[in-house]
Amino acid sequence: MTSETTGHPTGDASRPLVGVIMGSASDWETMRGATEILEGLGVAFEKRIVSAHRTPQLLTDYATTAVERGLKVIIAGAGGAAHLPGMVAAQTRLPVLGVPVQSRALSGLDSLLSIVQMPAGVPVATLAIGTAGATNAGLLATSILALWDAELARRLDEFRRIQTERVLATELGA
Ligand code: RP5
Repeated sequence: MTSETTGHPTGDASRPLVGVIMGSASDWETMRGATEILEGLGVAFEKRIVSAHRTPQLLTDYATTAVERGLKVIIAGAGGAAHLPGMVAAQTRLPVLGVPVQSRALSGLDSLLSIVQMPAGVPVATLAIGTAGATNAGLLATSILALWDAELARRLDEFRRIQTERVLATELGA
């Protein structure tokens, strides 16, 4: 991310707009892709480990207080039996973006299927497996917030412009 895409922050650190949660510390290497995007575009976020299986009460507390705490979007990453995004979505009306973390045993196909096959009535917007999904979750959360924030929309447009320019300027080696 270049300084051209950054500007004054949207929200402040004490009042995060995006909650980035993950089932385990082992997901952080993947999920940092989302926080790097949010940081680069100046979107206030919080991050923490919330496990559907190991800390179920924390999950409920987190999801049920998210609206009153001012969060607008939740990004939830998990691997394997990845119930975190769906269980969060079941307990909040905020948009939940699910990131399937690449698992060791099944390369993330288990994570993807666990997250994507939600029953009608409780949506989770499911991203790609792994780092691409985490990065895109950060961008998608920013797109949602940019609907009501012209300055953030400008920064997102700039991000896209720079990305396009970089591709157009790329020369292939022999
Ligand atoms: C899930 O189990 C986590 O989201 C993680 O992807 C996976 C493995 O967790 P660890 O055993 O590495 O803590 O709940």
